[in-house]
Amino acid sequence: MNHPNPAISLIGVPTDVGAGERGARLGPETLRIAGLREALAARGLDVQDCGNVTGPDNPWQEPVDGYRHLAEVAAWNRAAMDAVYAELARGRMPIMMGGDHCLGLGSITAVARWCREQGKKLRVVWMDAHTDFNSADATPSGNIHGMPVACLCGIGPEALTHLSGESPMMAPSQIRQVGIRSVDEGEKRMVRDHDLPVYDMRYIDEVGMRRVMEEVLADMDEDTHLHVSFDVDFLDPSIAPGVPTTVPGGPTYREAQLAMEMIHDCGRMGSLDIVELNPIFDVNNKTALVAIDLVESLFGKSTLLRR
Ligand code: B3U
Ligand code: MN
Ligand code: MN
Repeated sequence: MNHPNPAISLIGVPTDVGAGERGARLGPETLRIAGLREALAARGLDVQDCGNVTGPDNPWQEPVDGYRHLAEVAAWNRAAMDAVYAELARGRMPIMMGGDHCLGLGSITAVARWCREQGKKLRVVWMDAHTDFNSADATPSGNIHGMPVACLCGIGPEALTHLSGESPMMAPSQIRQVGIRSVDEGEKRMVRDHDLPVYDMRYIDEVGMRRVMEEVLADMDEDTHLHVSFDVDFLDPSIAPGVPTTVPGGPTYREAQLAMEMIHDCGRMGSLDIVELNPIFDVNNKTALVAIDLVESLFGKSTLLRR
């Protein structure tokens, strides 16, 4: 899309079937109450709230053959995929309000299909404490929110890898992961074997967020569609406690702001996920408020006019 003033469609996907704790199903409503639509509209953007897509209840069962709630995860992701694709086809920028991060599969499957049809190059920036690159063998939990990146790359059960009929939807080389600080043992091997580009917290500590984001956003041109998948647990838990799987040592408020501002400045963002927000773990909705503050920066909010 690469338009300075995109028309935005908010899509709620209220489920936690992919997570190990319940509550991410409240994410879309939490973002609404915290004022996501109003914050973007105040920036002069055309924002439409498309409401929520629907899917099966969370059956809250143990994993079967390494996957928890596989059928339900597939159903919710098909619904997310269809809703995201429909908004892209209307020429609008989808913002998927999760829901847990298993939904990155449906959202990015739609975006990848759209890019193929439009002859665009896809780049995904995955902002997360976790690589979400697990398989049935590597997962310690069976929770599918730890697997969407692998599924997008064609690794996983057919019900997930072939959501749109095609597979793989993308190559590891099209992804840039930022903020990583929790990777399971078997998952580490997978990350290495598939050369997944990971900018972990150690690298951020060593070279600083500015250089990290310069590298993450390099090599894009006007034919690139940038999808940002923002798992709120990317942030340090001191500023964002409202997620089920906090991991200490994440980006600070300032580092996160800089990352978002640099994504805005690159001018390529065409779609966004906001996932894993779980108000059950939050304090006075502060995590939703900080997430919205950061999303405003993704859409150009800055202290002073820079250009
Ligand atoms: N890697 C762990 C934990 C996890 C992944 N993503 C989240 N948590 N949010 C797992 O269960 O796969
Ligand atoms: Mn995640
Ligand atoms: Mn995470």
